[in-house]
Amino acid sequence: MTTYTPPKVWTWDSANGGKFANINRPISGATKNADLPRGKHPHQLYSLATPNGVKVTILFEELLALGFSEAEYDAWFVNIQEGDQFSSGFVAANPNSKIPALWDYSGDAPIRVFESASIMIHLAEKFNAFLPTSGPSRTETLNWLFWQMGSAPFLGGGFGHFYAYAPEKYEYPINRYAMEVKRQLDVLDKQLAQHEFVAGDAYTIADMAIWPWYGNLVLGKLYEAAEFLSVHEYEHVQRWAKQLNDRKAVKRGRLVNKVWGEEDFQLKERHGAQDFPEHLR
Ligand SMILES: N[C@@H](CCC(=O)N[C@@H](CS)C(=O)NCC(=O)O)C(=O)O
Repeated sequence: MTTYTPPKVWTWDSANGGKFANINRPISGATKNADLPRGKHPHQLYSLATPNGVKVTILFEELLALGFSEAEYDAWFVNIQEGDQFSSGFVAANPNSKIPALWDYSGDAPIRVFESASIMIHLAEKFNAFLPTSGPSRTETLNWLFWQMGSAPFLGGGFGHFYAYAPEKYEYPINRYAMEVKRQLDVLDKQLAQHEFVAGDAYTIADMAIWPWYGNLVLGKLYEAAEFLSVHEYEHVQRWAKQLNDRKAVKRGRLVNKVWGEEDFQLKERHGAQDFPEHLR
């Protein structure tokens, strides 16, 4: 393994390689002037069908499935490989330049919402669904929602980056993050051995936040790492992941802003139920 002796002062080497080398920068803010598109619905979502994006589209589709027609939304495709997240319009919605970002136009003044968990809490509270309003069940739901926000960067930015995306594979980081991801899967497995859903008996935003990461991982749909991580060992996570995978709203949510994979399973933009393939309408 090649070793690296850090210089006294880090400097930006824009050609450092790797899948995201062309978009990563050590500075924030807009690099170009462009407004965000706006559709007719009260919620305007700017996203991409990565696990962080899918959390929110699953929640929107679950709210609509419950009959909340005011939860209608337009979902616009943000091409993060092309730097759309650095447009002035996107930065106004999220100064952190990451999908998903939401403008909620339903009140007197538009509200911007960024960070997927913040978007989920905003919507769950607005419609009073999928997040208990008080007591221990609310706390437990938030425990697991924030567990996901704290844990997934080790899976995505850590394991996924070094195992799948890094231009060269090194044992040290892959080992470190595989260890941590397997520990996290074991945490989830033990919880799901005791409860039908992550936060207890009810399906909540915690399930919707965790499934796109850890559910997809054990179903073999993330980083082609199922065999490497022996995901079959986590039988309760498997049971739960399949249960959610069968939900129509989950099937819909995971398609939104997807521009890769099988053509029948892509939906670049979503403006209404009619945009989905017939079997999902
Ligand atoms: N903590 C954030 C993470 C969002 C995030 O990492 N988004 C990625 C895609 S999954 C992104 O937009 N990356 C673009 C970039 O880093 O420039 C959330 O949960 O909303």
